[in-house]
Amino acid sequence: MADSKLQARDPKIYEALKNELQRQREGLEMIPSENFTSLAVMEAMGSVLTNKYSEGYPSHRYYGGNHFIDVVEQTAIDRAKELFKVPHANVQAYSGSPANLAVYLATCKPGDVIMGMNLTDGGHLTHGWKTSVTGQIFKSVPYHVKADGYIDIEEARKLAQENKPKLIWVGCTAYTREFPFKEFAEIADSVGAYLAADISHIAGLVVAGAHESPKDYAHVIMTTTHKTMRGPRGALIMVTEKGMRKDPELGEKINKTIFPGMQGGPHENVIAGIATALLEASTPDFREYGQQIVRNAKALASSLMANGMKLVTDGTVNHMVLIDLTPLGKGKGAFAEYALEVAGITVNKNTIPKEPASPFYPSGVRLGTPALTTRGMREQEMNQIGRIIAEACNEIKYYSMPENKEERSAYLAKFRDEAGKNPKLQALKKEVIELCAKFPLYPDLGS
Ligand code: DSN
Repeated sequence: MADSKLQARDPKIYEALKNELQRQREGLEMIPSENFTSLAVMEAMGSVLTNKYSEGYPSHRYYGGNHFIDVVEQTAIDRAKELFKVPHANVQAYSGSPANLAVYLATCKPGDVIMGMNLTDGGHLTHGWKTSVTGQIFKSVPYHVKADGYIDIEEARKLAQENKPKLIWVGCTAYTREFPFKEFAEIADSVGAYLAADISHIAGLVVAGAHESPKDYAHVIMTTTHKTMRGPRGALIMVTEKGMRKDPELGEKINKTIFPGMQGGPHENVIAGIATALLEASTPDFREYGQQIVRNAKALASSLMANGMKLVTDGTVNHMVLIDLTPLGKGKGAFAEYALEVAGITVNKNTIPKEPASPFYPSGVRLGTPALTTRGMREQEMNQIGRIIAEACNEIKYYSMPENKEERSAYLAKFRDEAGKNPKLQALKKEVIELCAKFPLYPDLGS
C-alpha cells in the first residue's frame, strides 16, 4: 500500500486495513457469501462519487450537478437489465435487507400473509423470521426442508393453499441444491401471489449459466452484488417480464419505495462499483469463473466426504457445502468454526436441517468456494483443503457443549485457549499459509 494518504492521516485505521489485507492473503476465505472484488471495482468505490447527493433517479434528481452521476447510475441500470434479461432494475438499495424490505412494501400491506423458507432451515432473516421486521409487520408462514435437506415443496404448496400469501420468497442462504423456481412459480401462480426470487447467493452462477435463471418464473428478482457477483456491497431489485405483466407499475412502485419511501441519497460511488462489476460479469472470463466455482464446490464436497465428513444433501450443485457435524456430537458448529480459524480457514457456524441444538450453538458449518476460485484455486487445491478441514474438525471431537447454558461461555473460552495452542491446528495453519502463498491476492497493492 505504497504512497498511502491514509497512513499519514490516520495510522490506526491504516494499520487495521493493512492487517485485514494480510489476513485475507494468508487465510482461506470460505464464507460462501464473501468474495474479492477487482481493484477496478475498488477504484470506482473509493472515488469522488462519494461526495455527491443525488436523491431521485437519472434525469429526475432533487439536486443539481448530477450529469455525470446520471451516467454512472444509468449505466449500472442498463447493465443489470442486459445481464439478467429483465425490463426493470433499481440499483440504489443500500444492501440486501433493505432491498427485500422494498419488495415487501411494493407488493404487500402490513398484516398480509407472506411465505419464505424458515431461517434455521437455510432461509434468510428477511424472508419472515420472527426477529426481523419482516416477520413482525407481515404474517409469516415459513416453509421448511425435509430431513434429507431438500426443500419440502409439498409442504410449501399446502401452506400456500391454506394461507393464501400475497408474496412468496424463493431463495436461501444455506442450501446446496438448485433453487426450485419452476415449482414455486406454480405454487405462487395457483394462489395469485407475487413470487420474489432472492438470488443473492447464486447470482454469479446464474450469470455464468451454472444455475437456472428465475427470470421466467419470478415477478421480482433481488440480488446482493457482493457475493458470487464479486462487486461492492449493494443490491439490485429487478422486475421481470412476468412481473410487469402482473403489475405494469411494479417497477415504478419499487423505485418509489426505495426513494422517497425508505432511503435518501443513493451511494453513487458504490453504484459505480456495481456498474463495473456488472461489466466484468458480462465477460467470457466470468462465465468460466462461475462454472469453476461449482466444479470447485463439488471437488471440495467429494474430498470432505472421502475424509469422513457428513454433508447436508450428501454434496452440492452450487457454490456451497454444509457440513453436518452431528456425528461428532450436536452443537459443535462454534467449536469447528474456531478450530478452522486457528488453522487459517474462515467459515461460519450454521444450523442444519432439523437442528438438534440451537441457532447460536448450531450443529453445522457453512463454507463455499467463490473467494478461493477468484484467487485461482482449482480442484486439486479443493482436494487438499477438504482434507485439512476434516483434520481440523477431528480436533474438536473431545469437546462438547455443556447442557447447562450458564456454563457455555466459560467452556468455550477454555476451548478457544486450548485450540489456540493445539499443535495439529498450528501445523495445518502452516500448510494453509504455504498454499495461500501460491495464489497471491492483490499483488498490485504491495506489502
Ligand atoms: N449474511 C448473508 C450470508 O452470509 O449469507 C446473508 O445476508
